[in-house]
Amino acid sequence: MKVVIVLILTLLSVAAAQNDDCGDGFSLVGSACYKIPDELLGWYDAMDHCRNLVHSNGMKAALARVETCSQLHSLWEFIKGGYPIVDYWLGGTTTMDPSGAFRWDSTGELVPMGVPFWFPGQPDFPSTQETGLSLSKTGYFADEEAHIKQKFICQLL
Ligand SMILES: [Ca+2]
Repeated sequence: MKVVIVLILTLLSVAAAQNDDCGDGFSLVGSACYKIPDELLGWYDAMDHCRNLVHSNGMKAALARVETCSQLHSLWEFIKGGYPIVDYWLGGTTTMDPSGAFRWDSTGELVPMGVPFWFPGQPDFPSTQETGLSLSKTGYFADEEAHIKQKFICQLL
């Protein structure tokens, strides 16, 4: 009986993680519509992949933004509910700002810094070296070298 209950709960959590509330495979997570493709790509190729995911209703997509504490919490719960605990590219980059600050590629706004967004000690490399923003397997932000092929999160704009 216990096994059956665990199995049902597991199936429910997978179904919840892969809901289609936003249509075209995008899931409503907190206040955003996210999609986690199967591919492993570097930051730039991941951004191109997201930009090519035009929704059937005409909405465009880009690598995801996470701008509030509650949104970070919702996204991490979504990942834990049906996706691997690995590093995921987000849409932040140091390459748009002469000072090397992290900005969201899709809006140009500054990425929030410090607690509770970033893992302690991150970002830990010069902005010219680890230019991509990752939601790391710790559940917090980290700077990573943009050529690294990893999973990524797209968001409807
Ligand atoms: Ca780092």
